[in-house]
Amino acid sequence: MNAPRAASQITSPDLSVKVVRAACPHDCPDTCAMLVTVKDGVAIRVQGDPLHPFTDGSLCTKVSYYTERTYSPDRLKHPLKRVGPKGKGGFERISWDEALDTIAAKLKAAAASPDGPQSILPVSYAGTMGMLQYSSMDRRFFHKLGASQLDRTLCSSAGKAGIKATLGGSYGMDPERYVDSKLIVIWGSNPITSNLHMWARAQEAKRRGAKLIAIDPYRSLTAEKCSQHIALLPGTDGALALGVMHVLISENLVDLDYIERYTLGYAQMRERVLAEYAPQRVAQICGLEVDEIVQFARDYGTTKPAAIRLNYGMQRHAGGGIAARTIACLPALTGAWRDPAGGILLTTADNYKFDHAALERPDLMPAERPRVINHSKLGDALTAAKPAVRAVIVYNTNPVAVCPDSSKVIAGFEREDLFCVVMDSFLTDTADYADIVLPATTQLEHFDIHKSYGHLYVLANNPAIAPVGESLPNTEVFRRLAARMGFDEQCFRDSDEDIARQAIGSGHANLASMDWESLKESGWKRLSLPENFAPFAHGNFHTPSGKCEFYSDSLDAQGVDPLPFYNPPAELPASNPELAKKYPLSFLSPPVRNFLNSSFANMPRFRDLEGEPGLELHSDDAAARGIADGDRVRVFNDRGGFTLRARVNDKPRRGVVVAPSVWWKKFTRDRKNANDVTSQRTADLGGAATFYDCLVEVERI
Ligand SMILES: Nc1nc2c(c(=O)[nH]1)N[C@H]1C(S)=C(S)[C@@H](COP(=O)(O)OP(=O)(O)OC[C@H]3O[C@@H](n4cnc5c(=O)[nH]c(N)nc54)[C@H](O)[C@@H]3O)O[C@H]1N2
Ligand SMILES: Nc1nc2c(c(=O)[nH]1)N[C@H]1C(S)=C(S)[C@@H](COP(=O)(O)OP(=O)(O)OC[C@H]3O[C@@H](n4cnc5c(=O)[nH]c(N)nc54)[C@H](O)[C@@H]3O)O[C@H]1N2
Ligand SMILES: [Mo]
Repeated sequence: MNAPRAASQITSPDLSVKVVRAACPHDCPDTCAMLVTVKDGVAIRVQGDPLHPFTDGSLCTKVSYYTERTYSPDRLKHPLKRVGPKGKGGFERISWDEALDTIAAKLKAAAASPDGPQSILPVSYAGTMGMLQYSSMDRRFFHKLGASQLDRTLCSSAGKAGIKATLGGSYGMDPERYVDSKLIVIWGSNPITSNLHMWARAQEAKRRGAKLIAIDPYRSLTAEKCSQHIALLPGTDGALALGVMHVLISENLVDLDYIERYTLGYAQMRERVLAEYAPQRVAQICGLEVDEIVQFARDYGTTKPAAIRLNYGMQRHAGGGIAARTIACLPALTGAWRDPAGGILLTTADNYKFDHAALERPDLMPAERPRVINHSKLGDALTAAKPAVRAVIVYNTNPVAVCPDSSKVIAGFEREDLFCVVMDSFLTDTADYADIVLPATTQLEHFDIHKSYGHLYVLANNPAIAPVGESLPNTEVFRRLAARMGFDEQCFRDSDEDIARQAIGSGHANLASMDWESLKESGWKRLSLPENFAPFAHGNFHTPSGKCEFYSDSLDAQGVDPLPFYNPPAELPASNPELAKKYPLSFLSPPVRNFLNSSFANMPRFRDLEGEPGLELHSDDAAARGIADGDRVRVFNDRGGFTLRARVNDKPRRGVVVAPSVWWKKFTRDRKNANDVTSQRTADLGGAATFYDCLVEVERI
């Protein structure tokens, strides 16, 4: 179904013009299908594919200007080596041979040192989400080398682990079905910014009579446009879900038939919820009115079909994993899963049954597995790991800007005895600390194959143009490094297209009839799943029991309470009154609309659109500190501080301040950003970062 007709390169009557099928590589649930118009070898236009059902012909502002990114005068075009002190950004041009020979020699020396190859650490994340450039030749390379492993926990691992405990994996409703929902709860998510094409579907549902409810401590662009906004205290979502359960159970709004057939542990959960989570108590925890909770529960229990769009904002807290798990119990209680337009979605990622073993070749790792370093604790790892990290290769990420507790991260990158390579298309905040910088191609210049975490299509990315300058794809850099290291397995000679074929060659039914040759022609194809996909209408959960697990043996085995419970944030005033005496305000730093994490934040067009770093405050909190709209303020805690411009707008609830992010440090006044105050503390599940679990004070300067 929905097969696009056009070929990967559509020739137009003007023979110098072609249209190339591509995929947006950025870390966003929408993973848009793109059409790139190329004239005389130059990309002149990037558009959304009008035939792709989820993209529906439109791209976000950032990506519609993609040619400006690709042809930016700031693009890195040649390898560089550092001249002058780390962090100052002084570099001179070198050849690829010199760059790769230097890197190979340094890696060989580190591997041969007493600490061995574990003194080498890859630092990569999701600058591109294509399977080739995100996790293929690079993983093979580091596995064979025996380097330390990186646990990539910066974004989603708490929620993923929570959902896995309840539903069995990263599965949920088909986002194309939101159009038919009658209630959509947008929970810890700001889709107008972060999931635009989901928002388009929510708008369509609204036109068809649906009610939209936003749950967010902050009146985001999305919350502003919903029918109702429930502004709870940060990190208290699990408690809210338990309060909703209390009402559903005590008012008989549960689907006992569904519960009996398809769930595990209802009796125990019911007992706990009725004993401990009456709406009165929950109202106190969440900072809400009792009526707000009761009415929300009644709406949720009586409107059919009811959908929840859970997203990652709510899980960036110490209790985020259990909160996601608890919320994921709701649709099984009411039987919302029976309808394709009911249920919950955090991520669709596990529907893609790509062959990860073939892509990444974990079998190449030494039998004694190298240690694992948590990405969210990179600052500690670079300053205090034993044995020390002596060499880092950074690609697809900008840790100096995006990792929590920046001053530690910077202290690590400043170490004179740390050999640091950064591969990127731009001279990022992190690249300033590199010994060697390698220029990376952008999505218009390389092959890739994509999954999505917000829809159910596989996409191919065809290169539209030749690499800009001397830039190379990540895969090619690791291929060349592997040859220099003397790695002689065939897998180090696979071409990018070979790897793409291996990725979709798992033989799983969801990839039936999918092959690389036709995928790169068509650009995209839906997984082999029914059009009216209702994944858990008849149970079939992916848990060990095959049921929705209100009671989870797998959590029990990890020493975690097997039943849902409220796991409070670490830095909410109620959790830590002592700390709150010094730092009484909860600090959130969610994404701005015109940056993508720190990507695009270097481009003048998007920086101009965002103005300057701002801190949004409630007028009561501003008045208590003598702060007026437009004042320059400093946000600080024991970890650090940074300055921004106050915007007194009552969008955050009282006690919460919001600094839309993530700015490059080098483009701010004091070369600091939100991560100067965030902590390296990890969440209850998945070792995840807790960016939004952060107390601060604010002063006028
Ligand atoms: N334009 C744009 N799009 C993006 C990104 C971007 O940087 N820019 N980033 C991409 C990436 S990597 C990701 S992970 C997603 C993230 O996108 P989302 O999953 O939507 O998550 P966030 O943007 O982190 O936060 C969304 C909302 O959660 C709220 N929030 C914070 N704490 C809590 C809480 O405790 N409870 C509740 N209920 N709400 C809370 C914030 O105020 C914010 O409005 O977006 C992707 N899309
Ligand atoms: N305070 C605060 N901090 C946050 C967040 C927040 O909301 N608030 N969000 C967190 C979240 S959800 C996430 S996902 C992380 C994201 O953090 P990162 O994954 O580091 O994402 P970006 O900041 O976009 O940096 C990606 C870099 O990869 C580069 N890149 C893109 N494609 C390629 C390629 O093909 N090859 C190479 N070599 N490089 C490439 C880009 O140019 C860019 O510099 O940040 C986290 N940090
Ligand atoms: Mo993310």
